Amino acid sequence: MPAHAMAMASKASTPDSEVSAPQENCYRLVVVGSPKVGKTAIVSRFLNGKFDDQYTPTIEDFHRKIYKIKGHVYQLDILDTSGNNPFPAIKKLSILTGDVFILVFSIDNKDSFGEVIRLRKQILETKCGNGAKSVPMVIAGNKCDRETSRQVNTEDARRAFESSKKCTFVETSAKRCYNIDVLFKALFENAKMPSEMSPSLHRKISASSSPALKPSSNGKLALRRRLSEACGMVSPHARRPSVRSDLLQLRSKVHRNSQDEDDDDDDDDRSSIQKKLRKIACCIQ
Ligand SMILES: Nc1nc2c(ncn2[C@@H]2O[C@H](COP(=O)(O)OP(=O)(O)O)[C@@H](O)[C@H]2O)c(=O)[nH]1
Ligand SMILES: [Mg+2]
Repeated sequence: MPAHAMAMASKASTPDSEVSAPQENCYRLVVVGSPKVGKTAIVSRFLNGKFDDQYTPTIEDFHRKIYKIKGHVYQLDILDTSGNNPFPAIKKLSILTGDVFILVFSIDNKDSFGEVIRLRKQILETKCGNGAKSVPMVIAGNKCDRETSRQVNTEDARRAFESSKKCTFVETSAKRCYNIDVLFKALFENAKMPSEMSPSLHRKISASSSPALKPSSNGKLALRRRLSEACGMVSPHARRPSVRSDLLQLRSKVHRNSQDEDDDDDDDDRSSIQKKLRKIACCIQ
């Protein structure tokens, strides 16, 4: 077996947890919104294209998707939240650890729209101090297949969100698989993440029978073509990092940022984030 094929074959049998992306290519997506608005349904459409009519309350789900795009490895962690976590410190930590956000309301539930407005404010305040910087996010007005039960006007929702930087409003239906791809494309564009992470722009492979990681019988040409393609694999073994490792990760992120930048305003933001981190650590310990 040629050396490159052996290397690929050994990768195929390597647990995906060992396929590691460099830190700067790792992102965490946090999905928030009231219970029953379709957060889990949107995540499920994104990860495996499936939809379940049954409602199963989420406590907190963690997923990981690993991509290979233009020869580079990327990691997308997804935190699918419950929508009614009774612990404010944990809720705050989820927000602090998120790099990008999907805020979901249901167009047939006005209260869930109000909750998204509150959550957006909380995310901006938590992440940016006094709203000094923007946070990449998209707002999903889900269940738009339920037009006859509509309680939230499309234009009202658009007006509420579209003036803000790096924030896009999209009406979706996880049930009909309507605009799910548009939603994720907008998110990745707002965050300057590779567009190939969107469901329609990469080939989906499974961890066990990943053709992209298997040796090629067609030789070098086919291998080279595969490496230039974008592919993504849902990790079957992903486990949510502990609260402690979330805190450590956050600390190192804040530390890295403080080395990268020397702007006065940013110093203020960082020290307020540091203070919040210390407070959260106290609450959790
Ligand atoms: N009609 C319709 N139902 C949906 C849609 N998305 C989710 N649901 C249903 O709404 C219920 C709650 O969905 P779920 O994703 O669990 O909500 P979550 O609590 O926000 O995660 C489930 O019964 C889903 O089948 C949608 O786009 N349209
Ligand atoms: Mg859920």
